[in-house]
Amino acid sequence: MSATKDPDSVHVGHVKGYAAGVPAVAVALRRGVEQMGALRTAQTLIKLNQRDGFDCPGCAWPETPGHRKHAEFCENGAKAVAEEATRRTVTPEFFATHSVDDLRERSGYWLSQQGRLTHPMYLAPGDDHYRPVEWENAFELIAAEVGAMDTPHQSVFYTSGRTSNEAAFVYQLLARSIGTNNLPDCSNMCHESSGTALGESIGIGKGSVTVGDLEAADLIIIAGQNPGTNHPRMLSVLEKAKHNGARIVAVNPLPEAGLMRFKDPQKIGGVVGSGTKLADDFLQIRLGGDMALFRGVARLLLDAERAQPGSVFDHAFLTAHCAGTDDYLALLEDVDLDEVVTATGLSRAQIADFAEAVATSQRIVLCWAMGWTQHRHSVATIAEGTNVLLLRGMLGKPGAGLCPVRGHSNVQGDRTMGIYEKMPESFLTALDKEFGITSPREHGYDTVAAIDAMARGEVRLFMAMGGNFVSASPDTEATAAALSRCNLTVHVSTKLNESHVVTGHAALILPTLGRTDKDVIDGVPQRVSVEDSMSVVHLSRGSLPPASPQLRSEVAIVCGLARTIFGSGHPVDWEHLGTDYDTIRDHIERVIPGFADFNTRVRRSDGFVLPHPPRDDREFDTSTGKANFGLHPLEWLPVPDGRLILQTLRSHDQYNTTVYGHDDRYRGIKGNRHVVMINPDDISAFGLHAGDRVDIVSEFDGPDGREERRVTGFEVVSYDTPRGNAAAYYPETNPLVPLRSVARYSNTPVSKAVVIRLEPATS
Ligand SMILES: Nc1nc2c(c(=O)[nH]1)N[C@H]1C(S)=C(S)[C@@H](COP(=O)(O)OP(=O)(O)OC[C@H]3O[C@@H](n4cnc5c(=O)[nH]c(N)nc54)[C@H](O)[C@@H]3O)O[C@H]1N2
Ligand SMILES: Nc1nc2c(c(=O)[nH]1)N[C@H]1C(S)=C(S)[C@@H](COP(=O)(O)OP(=O)(O)OC[C@H]3O[C@@H](n4cnc5c(=O)[nH]c(N)nc54)[C@H](O)[C@@H]3O)O[C@H]1N2
Ligand SMILES: [Mo]
Repeated sequence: MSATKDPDSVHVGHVKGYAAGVPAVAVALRRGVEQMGALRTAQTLIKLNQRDGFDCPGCAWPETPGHRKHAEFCENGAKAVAEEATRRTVTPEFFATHSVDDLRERSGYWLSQQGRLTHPMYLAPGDDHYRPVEWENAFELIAAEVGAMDTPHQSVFYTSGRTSNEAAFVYQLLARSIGTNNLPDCSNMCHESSGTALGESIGIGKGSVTVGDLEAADLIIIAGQNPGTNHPRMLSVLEKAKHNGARIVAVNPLPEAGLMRFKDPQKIGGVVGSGTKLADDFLQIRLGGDMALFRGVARLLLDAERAQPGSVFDHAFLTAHCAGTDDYLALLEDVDLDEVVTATGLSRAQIADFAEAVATSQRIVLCWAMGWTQHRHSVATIAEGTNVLLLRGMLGKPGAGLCPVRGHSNVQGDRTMGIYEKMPESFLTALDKEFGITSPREHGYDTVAAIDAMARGEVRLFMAMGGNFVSASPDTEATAAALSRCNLTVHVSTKLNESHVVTGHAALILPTLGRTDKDVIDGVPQRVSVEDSMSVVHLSRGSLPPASPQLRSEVAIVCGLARTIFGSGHPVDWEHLGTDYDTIRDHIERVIPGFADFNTRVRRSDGFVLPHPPRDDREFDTSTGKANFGLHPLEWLPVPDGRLILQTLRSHDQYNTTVYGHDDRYRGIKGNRHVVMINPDDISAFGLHAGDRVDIVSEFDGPDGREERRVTGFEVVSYDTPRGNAAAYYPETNPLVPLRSVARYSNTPVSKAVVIRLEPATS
């Protein structure tokens, strides 16, 4: 890559000359230049996902091991970088100009577009402006709040999944040193259902495949995931798999563009050709119909096995490694394929054809994301998908396995580091032994439980390590009201967002370094590590000069705060931890299994892979010591009369609550995010027309009766979605998601199945 100061001459390596003809790369570079200028764009993107560079703050998809392309990034990764590495800044003068009331009127988009936070800011009780504060004073304000608590459980420590391993480790150590396990995280709203289901089924809540497995698979199922937008680098792996002969089946209510066809902007063929057809089969399933689909498939596998014993099931695997097989087969006796047809909206032929593919493929990988995790019956759905793979012995062998595709770039690593309200005893014992502290044993709050506790007035201190709690959480109004009952809300953030203006009685904003920023402490450059979706741990090092000399790393903030809270004489040497991340890694090595020789191995070019017993040895750390068949009653989502079921999802131009722009290019929606996508037949059945403006009213039968929530002024868009199923963007529709509507067992908000009705727009 090369660049001069002339923005028009920025281009990417060998696709130079074609870049303008490739919308993806062109968009990425344009955003880069807008936010960073040409030189910084070139300097930044060249380091993205390279061995001596930084890990992309976009998604958790792994880098391809071995040879790395010159440009190992995608359009949306580049946008995430541009957003972070912007030259725009939010200074104390900005806060002097804009009162909190003024900022509360602004959109999230506007807030994030103002640029990087440069100075710690304090909003005193009753004040209407944030005012600059010195770091030490900020820490003292938090320490005072900690000192005033009746119990440590009046504090809550939230994490968003961008936080590095090192920062996450010291952050959970801080919470546990204070005496609470109140460590909710974005995972509670994201892949918690996957962790819960996989923990039960295979004894570890992580995926079992590598990039190599995907490339070697002969059947790849992609269910409830939109990789073209949310994990674009996955598409090149899929293209390779396809080239190697894989069949790809997409299971989704929407014909997502990236799933259907892919043009790799980093290849000449991708620039001039028509691209690769990715999905061989598209199963346009109804929302929440996936458990029924997989149970139906299991039933058809059983029928085929009976017709020709030994031809379908992997008996050796089932006998040696599985528990509950007979009980599961007994459940299959009751499957009614007509019900499966109704639940899925698919034809018998489509289901049979899919079952045939599952029965005859030798190496199957099952991928999923939020379309599977954010339903009431998510844990059961994921268990059912796992059951089907178990019948065929598709675990712990090359080219096969389970692939929950993670969201935030280090969300999996944060959990490994102990960001979890209910870490197992083995972890807590090891932590206590290492540091000479006594961690609390009582489980803490997850996200929904934390909001409940705040609403009850039982939380004095809410601290967030990144993220945008008020916008990402369900039931925006209820969450905002709950947050405002806290005494002090503290956000360690890179950029301004809604959670800085929906505050407790007092609030702090602590500006921090991002992935792209150079982190130098006492003259020594520091590196952090991250774990990707496939359990690979590797280093990340930013290279840009920080937006202001005031910025501190997340590690430095946590350790500085801990020193103020605990003073000298605390058994943890916070000072040393805060100045030398190698020391933190030495502690991690002694507390968390799989990190032996951490400091050495993480410096290898591709890092190292954490152990995964089912993948490595077909060993299962479950209640039975085997892989357990999940035995859940069949569930799906009938559409109530005159209603629709709404899923809330991401456009192509946002990163979670950070909206980059108002177009959703792949879905052909331009200039407006306040839209609701509806099947044309439903639009006519409701007597509506495309372009009409409506209110969306959600209906929920809670413990205290029928609850309703409303968002106003949404435009009806005619869209290819199954009848009875609608779609609209997150976070604009979060006010519709009821706080009590959560997935069974995982407590994840049900963001993909909100019962709604439409009314004429009131505004
Ligand atoms: N550019 C970009 N990248 C991102 C993010 C971002 O916002 N922007 N977010 C990151 C994060 S934190 C995450 S968790 C991931 C999210 O990645 P995804 O899970 O791909 O994100 P969503 O937009 O929620 O899309 C859900 C997909 O599931 C489908 N779906 C919904 N309900 C069902 C169902 O019942 N059954 C089936 N089979 N399909 C269903 C939807 O049609 C949609 O295609 O992406 C990560 N990467
Ligand atoms: N309705 C609905 N709700 C959802 C979802 C859905 O599909 N539908 N998806 C859920 C999912 S999957 C997730 S993961 C959550 C996301 O929940 P969160 O992780 O809480 O939200 P984000 O929007 O990713 O957080 C963005 C903010 O993080 C800060 N930030 C960015 N980089 C850094 C950094 O390096 N360090 C620090 N300290 N701060 C940083 C910036 O200030 C930015 O404004 O939302 C969930 N909510
Ligand atoms: Mo996520």
